[in-house]
Amino acid sequence: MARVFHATAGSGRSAARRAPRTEPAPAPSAPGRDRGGIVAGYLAPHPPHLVYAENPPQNEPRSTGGWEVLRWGYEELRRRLKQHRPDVLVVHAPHWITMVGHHVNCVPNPRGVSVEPIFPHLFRYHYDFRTDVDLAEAIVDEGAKAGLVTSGLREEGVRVDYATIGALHLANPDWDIPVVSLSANNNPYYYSDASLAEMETLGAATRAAIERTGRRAVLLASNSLSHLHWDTEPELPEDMSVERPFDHHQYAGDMELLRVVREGPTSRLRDAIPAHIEATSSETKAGSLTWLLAAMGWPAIAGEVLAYGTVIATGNAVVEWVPS
Ligand code: 2X7
Ligand code: FE2
Repeated sequence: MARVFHATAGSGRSAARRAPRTEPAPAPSAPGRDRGGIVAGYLAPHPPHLVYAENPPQNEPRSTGGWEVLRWGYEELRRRLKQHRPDVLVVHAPHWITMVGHHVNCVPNPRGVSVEPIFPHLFRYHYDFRTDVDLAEAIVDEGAKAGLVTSGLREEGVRVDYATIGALHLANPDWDIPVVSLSANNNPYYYSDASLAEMETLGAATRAAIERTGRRAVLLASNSLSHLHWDTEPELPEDMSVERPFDHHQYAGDMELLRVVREGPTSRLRDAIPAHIEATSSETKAGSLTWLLAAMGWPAIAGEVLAYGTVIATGNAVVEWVPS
């Protein structure tokens, strides 16, 4: 895709407030077994179909299954997540779009029904979870200190988007771990990958807040990979005989990114993620994956791909990074 709208995000004034973009973040302090810090990060995509296919009691529509390989990957993620014993799950999601700045949900007990606007017949999910308010407020504070425009959402009753709920359900359907949820500043949808650099700052601020509050945190980047999908679906949405990549180019782009993920180190992804966005309209353009790796300090490790599969033609991978 051509970089038609590639321009520097924000005004000159807001750019001056922002931390320098290319300055490497200080190395994160290594989390000890019982100390705080980021203990793992996961690429945790949120296609509503995966929740629909599971038939959890919280979701109204019923299915006969489907997309099993991706769901087996999530089963493995859940097993590993429990072993990490996190105090909190911190999720960045592309469908909580905020026009100005980076918002953090500070509502203690979000409750409601989350609906997927394009696939409401697949995802009408009743949620009721706890927020780690101290950490949420600390992220707002650290982001502002780093020069970002940040805002705490403190208004009860605002509907939580399906990308936040989908990733959280798929990672932890028991909902027994407190959550902090971050919005996606929507500039990426206007400015190609120009806002990815700002995710470096948001990632470093997230880590500073986690260390300041002493939490053991697992991070979730709620992103699909290649992001073109069909505009029609089969009569039975879970009919796997028609599930396939959008085209060879999209599939090959995803495989190239995952090759770099599996080889490591993560610093190679600083170039590979923008290249993948150019090639495939990747949903990582919304910044969740870059935020996650920046928060982890771009560790010198490989990621482990737990599963890859398409959902209505989009590419989706479940990936784990555990800092050594
Ligand atoms: O938001 C999504 C997505 N990322 C992928 C597939 C289908 C629907 O919604
Ligand atoms: Fe999405």
